[in-house]
Amino acid sequence: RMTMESGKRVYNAFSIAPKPITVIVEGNIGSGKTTFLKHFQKLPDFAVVDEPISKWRDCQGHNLLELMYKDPQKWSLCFQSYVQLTMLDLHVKPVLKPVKMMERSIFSAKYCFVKNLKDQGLMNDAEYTVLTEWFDFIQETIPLQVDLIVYLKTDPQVVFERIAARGRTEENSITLPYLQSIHKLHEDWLIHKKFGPVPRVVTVDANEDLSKMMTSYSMCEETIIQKVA
Ligand code: DCP
Repeated sequence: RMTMESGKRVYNAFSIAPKPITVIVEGNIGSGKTTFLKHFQKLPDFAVVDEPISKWRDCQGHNLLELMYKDPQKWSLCFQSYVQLTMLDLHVKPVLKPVKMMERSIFSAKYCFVKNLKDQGLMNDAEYTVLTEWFDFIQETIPLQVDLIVYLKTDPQVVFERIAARGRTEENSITLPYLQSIHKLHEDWLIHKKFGPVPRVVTVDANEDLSKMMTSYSMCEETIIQKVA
């Protein structure tokens, strides 16, 4: 049984070293995942792995996120296959603390974003099949431990306004219907469990502004610590 002491031990999903408790943070675009994780970064027993978006914006000089938004039909497969790779990299990354926290996962990529692209006719069946074969192969061969999912639940209208306010240039083509679709897929996956069994989910109301959300963050901290202890 793992203790909550942080030390020099490496927690690695692959080896005989102790496995970390892995928590993934999910929620619509602009739901506040990065801010949520910043809160945990300060705590001694939590290792927060880097968010991958900087890689998506600079893959050896290519801004794949921008290409995908500019021409999804052409670039979605390329972008999502890089997302799958960078997320896998984070899933297997060893950490030095007993609790590992990640922003997003290979699962939200598959069940929310890739599914949406397929449903909207922006990714054709052959492309979808290749990504799915990779996904299934990964699932069968690599232990991707997830112990808890924190779901930052928001109204699409709220995140639509937040995204407009933060003004990330690649995202200026995002529409409300797009966010409604991504929201529905998060609900199908995490609440209605339409895509199969999911690990334990803690749902946090993430519509409130930041200052008010700190109480929920602390509640989550307790839930996570209880789960680990
Ligand atoms: N994205 C995508 N496909 C994925 C994952 C993400 O198209 N499989 C896109 C949606 C966003 C950008 O990448 O334009 C980053 O989305 P995230 O929700 O991962 O990150 P945010 O920074 O928006 O999260 P938050 O505001 O909650 O911190």
